[in-house]
Amino acid sequence: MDGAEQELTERARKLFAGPIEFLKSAPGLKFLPDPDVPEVAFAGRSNVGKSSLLNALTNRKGLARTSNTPGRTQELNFFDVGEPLRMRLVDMPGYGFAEAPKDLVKRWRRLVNDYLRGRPVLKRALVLIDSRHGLKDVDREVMDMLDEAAVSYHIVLTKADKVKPTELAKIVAATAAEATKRPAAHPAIFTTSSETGSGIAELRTAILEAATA
Ligand SMILES: Nc1nc2c(ncn2[C@@H]2O[C@H](COP(=O)(O)OP(=O)(O)OP(=O)(O)O)[C@@H](O)[C@H]2O)c(=O)[nH]1
Ligand SMILES: [Mg+2]
Repeated sequence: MDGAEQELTERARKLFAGPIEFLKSAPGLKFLPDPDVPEVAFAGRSNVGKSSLLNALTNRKGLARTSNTPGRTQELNFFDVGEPLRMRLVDMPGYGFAEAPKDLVKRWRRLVNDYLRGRPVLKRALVLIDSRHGLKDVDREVMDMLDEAAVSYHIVLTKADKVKPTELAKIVAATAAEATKRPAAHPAIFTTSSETGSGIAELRTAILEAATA
C-alpha cells in the first residue's frame, strides 16, 4: 500500500467507526430521502447477506435486520454515514426469491430496479453473490440492467467463510472473467465474510472511494 492508499484506508476506518444512523425505510420511490449526498446500494439475491454485510461494515450488529428466512428486507432502508453527513448506505430487498407471493416479488423488483436506474446520487451499487453458488441468471439480469443504465458496480462475493480457499479462488476467477466483459462492472472482485470480517476493511475503503469520486 502506498501513502495515499493508506490514508484512504484510515479515513474509511474512521468514517465507519463513527456516527451511523438508520434514516428511513422507503416502501416506494416517492418516499426516498432528498438526493443530497452520495449513495451506495446493496443488491443481491435474497439471503445472500446484504444486511449482514452492512452490519459488518459498520461494526454494528443490529443496525440492519438480518434473518435466516429469505425476504427479511422489504423496503429500501437508508443509513446516514458520518457527522457531518458524508454518504448514505442503502439496504435493499433481495431478488430471486421464489417462495414469496408473486405480486410481492414483482413489487420489490420494480422498486429496486427503478431506484437503481433512476437515482442521480447513486455512486455505486454492490452486487452481492454467494461464494458457494457464484453468478446465477438472476444476477446477470441485474448486471444487464446496471450496464444499460451505466450505474457503476462492484461484485462482492459473500460468505467466504463457507467455502475452501481453493474453491473460493475458482469462483473469484470465474466471476472476474465475467466482470471484465461488462461495461459498468469494476474489474476487481471483493471477497468478504461478515462472520470472520475478512475483506471488510478493503470494502470500506472502496465504498469511501466510490462516494468521493
Ligand atoms: N457464515 C456466514 N453466514 C452469513 C454471512 N453473511 C450472512 N450470513 C447469514 O445468511 C443469512 C442471511 O443474511 P441477511 O444479511 O439477512 O441476508 P439478506 O441478503 O439481507 O437477505 P434479504 O433481506 O432476505 O434479502 C443470515 O442467517 C446470516 O447470518 C457470512 O459472511 N458468513
Ligand atoms: Mg436483508
